[in-house]
Formats: sequence, C-alpha cells, structure tokens
Amino acid sequence: MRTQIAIIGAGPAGLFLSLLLDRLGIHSVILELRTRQYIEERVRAGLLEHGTVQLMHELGVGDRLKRQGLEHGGIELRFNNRGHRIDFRELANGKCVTIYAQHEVIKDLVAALLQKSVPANHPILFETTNVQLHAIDSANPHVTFDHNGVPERLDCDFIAGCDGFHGVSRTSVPQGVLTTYERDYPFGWLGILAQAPPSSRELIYAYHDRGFALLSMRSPEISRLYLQCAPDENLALWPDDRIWHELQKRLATHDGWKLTEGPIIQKGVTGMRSFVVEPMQFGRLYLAGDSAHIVPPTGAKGLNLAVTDVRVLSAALGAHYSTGATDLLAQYSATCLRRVWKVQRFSWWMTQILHRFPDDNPFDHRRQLAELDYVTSSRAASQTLAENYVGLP
Ligand code: RFL
Ligand code: PHB
Repeated sequence: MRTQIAIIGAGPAGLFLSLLLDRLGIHSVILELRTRQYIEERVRAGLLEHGTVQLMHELGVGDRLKRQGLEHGGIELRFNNRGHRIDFRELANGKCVTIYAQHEVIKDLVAALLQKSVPANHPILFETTNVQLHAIDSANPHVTFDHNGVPERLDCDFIAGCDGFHGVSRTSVPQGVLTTYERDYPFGWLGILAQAPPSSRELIYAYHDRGFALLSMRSPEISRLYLQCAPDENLALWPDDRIWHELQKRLATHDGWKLTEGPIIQKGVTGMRSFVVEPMQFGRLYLAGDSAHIVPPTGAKGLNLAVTDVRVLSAALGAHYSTGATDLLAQYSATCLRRVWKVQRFSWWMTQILHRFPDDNPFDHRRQLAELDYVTSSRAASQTLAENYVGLP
C-alpha cells in the first residue's frame, strides 16, 4: 500500500488530521489498534474550546455538535463553601466553551472519513496490530503492521504519530534524540457518569479540605463528576453511596444549593501527569497530541491541544505539497511547543490551586485560598483564567 501521510492512531489528533489533509487534497491512511466500536465508546474528555468548535464547523462535521453541544459562557470556582463565577463572554471577548463528549467528536469524524471514501480507498484500518515504523529519518519511510492476520506494508512520504501517550511512535525515535520534561502528581481523579440532571448550568471547580471536586455534564440528563483521589485508588472501595457522600461534602455550599444524585452508569480512575517531549519531530515522523505531551485534566486542554497540533501540521504539509516549501515543516515543533508550554503552564496552575497536596501544610492551604480569592475578585486575574480556558489563539 502507498499513501502520502501514514497516520498512526484514530484519536482526535489522527482523525482531525486526516480530514484536514483531505480538504487540502492530500491522501492519508490511519492505522488504529482498536475497533471502531471501542474508540466510539471510550469515555474521555468533554469540553471543547471555541477554536475546536469552529474547526468542526469548518470541516463540515458540526451538525450534531450544533444540536447537542451545550455552550457555556463561564465556570464557577467554589471554595469556603461559596461559588464565584468567571464570566468568559465578558472577559474573553465574547468567547465560550462547549460541552460535547470526546467520543461524540470521534463518531462525527469517523463517519465523515468513511463517507467520503470510495470503498477501495481505505482511510482508516481498524484493529491493526504490531505497528512498526521504519526508515523515519530517510526520504522513504514506511510502516509495517498486521491486519486481519496478514502482514502489510504501507509506504508513505511522512508519518504522523497520533497514537497517544502509550503508542509506538514516540518510542520509535532513537534514544538520545528526544528530551523529556515531566511531573507526576500525588493524586488522581475518580470520574463518574450519572443518570442525574446536572445540578448547575455551568461547570463547578471546587476546592475543599477533603480534596478537589468537579461537576461537569454530558447532556441535560447526564452528569459527569470527578473527585480527587489517590493515584492508584481502588474502585472496589468506592460503592456508589460513598462517591455521592464525598461529592456532597466537597461541593456543599451555605446557601442551600443541592447536588442531585442518580444511578452511576460508569466509573473510572485517571492518573495525572504533565509531560512534554522536545522536539516533536524526528526525520519524517511528526508527533501530535498525547504522543508528544500530556496535561493534567484540570484545564480541560488535552483534546484541544491535540487539535491545534494537527492544524499546524496540516498547514505545513499543505504548503509542502502545493509549493514545495519546507519551512513550515521545519518549524512544526517550535511552533507547537510555544503553545504547548503555555497550555502546560495553565493546566499545572489550575491543578495546583485546586487540589490538596499530601505534603502541603496550613501555610499552603491559606496561600491557595488567597489565590482563589484573588482570581475571583481581580478583573485582571479572572481575565487571565478566562482567556486561557476558552483557548489561546
Ligand atoms: P488518543 O485519544 O489517546 O488517541 C490515540 C489513538 O491511538 C491508538 N493507538 C494505536 N494505534 C495503532 N498502533 C498503536 N500501537 C497504537 N497505540 C495507540 C489508540 O487506540 C487511540 O485510538 O490521543 P490524541 O488523539 O492525541 O487525543 C488526546 C485526547 O484524547 C486527550 O488529550 C483528552 O482525552 C484529555 N482529556 C481532556 N481533554 C480536553 O481537551 N478536555 C477535557 O475536558 C478533557 N478531559 C481528558 C479529560 C482525559 C481524561 N482521561 C481519561 C485521561 C478527562 C479525562 C478523565
Ligand atoms: C469533563 O467534562 O469531562 C471535563 C470538564 C472539565 C475538565 C475536565 C473534564 O477540566
């Protein structure tokens, strides 16, 4: 098989890239380890930045998003049992964010890619195993893999490593080329989906003595909630009653606000880390999304950052194929990393003001409360939060 761009991974990075390239007349093939059903049901992120929403519309895949997405013009920061609203529309030039589940984005992108394709022109190969990258520092890279039990080879001009944090792309780069920057956090998030109408119109980020809690949602009927927990928390110790009890405590206010409970339909624990590799490119391999960087979920940035990487990559590949220019490709890593580091900073900052760290002392606790008080009472500080949250240009 031959294509122009071999894309490893059908997450947001790989799927958006394939569609962006298609609009530029550039052919790509996506190799995905999992089944279509698996990727379309995997519960993950839920918050789209303004720019991600715009891109869905530009690509013609925004119909369901327009009907089902929930636009939010602000968030609430809750501490000392009181809520404080950050108004994005006022502070971030009228911009807002949209709640729309990541797996719904995946469904829309997969449908669009499969629909445009003539049957012989496979844009996505599901259940490809044993993917290996070859000759990535030559002009003729290729990828080998097994599909339906048959060994295959895909020749290409470039490879896009969009296979997430645990993929093979990053580890295919020879030792010593990439520098890793990382930080682990001494906690994780226990996340649930519940059949309960959201108890607030907007997201609530709560700082509490017992730990962080987040109220989010997926639809007018389904709530998505998270609790700070141990990084290796044992879910077996968390029956539904205990989860609701803890959420009630951490989200409680003095003004009679009520958290509505309901049957829990999904539970999971996620570890938290900050991680970046530099550069995001080696030879003809370009890393995009979680394969190159991870942010803790507190700023809701992972998916959105994956999308901005592939916007930069598709523009650079477009310039290469239309005019032969290589400067944008050469600048790919530097261009992305400038934004990646700003988003890393924001995600780390949101994480460190809102969570309880096991080694913190009463001084740190007071300092966090002072910072939350400042962020919610100073226009300059709330504007900084707002402009980062809705998405940097
Ligand atoms: P993905 O989504 O991990 O996709 C990678 C794809 O590659 C496949 N793959 C392979 N394919 C072939 N061969 C191999 N050897 C392969 N190895 C892996 C995988 O099956 C998969 O399909 O990476 P991508 O595209 O870079 O997208 C990144 C986002 O998925 C991620 O950053 C977000 O989910 C992070 N995130 C959030 N991001 C947001 O922007 N807003 C949020 O509100 C938000 N909330 C979250 C989150 C992540 C969470 N978890 C579960 C980590 C909330 C949570 C709880
Ligand atoms: C989510 O709805 O899953 C969500 C929202 C905001 C975050 C993280 C996750 O910061």
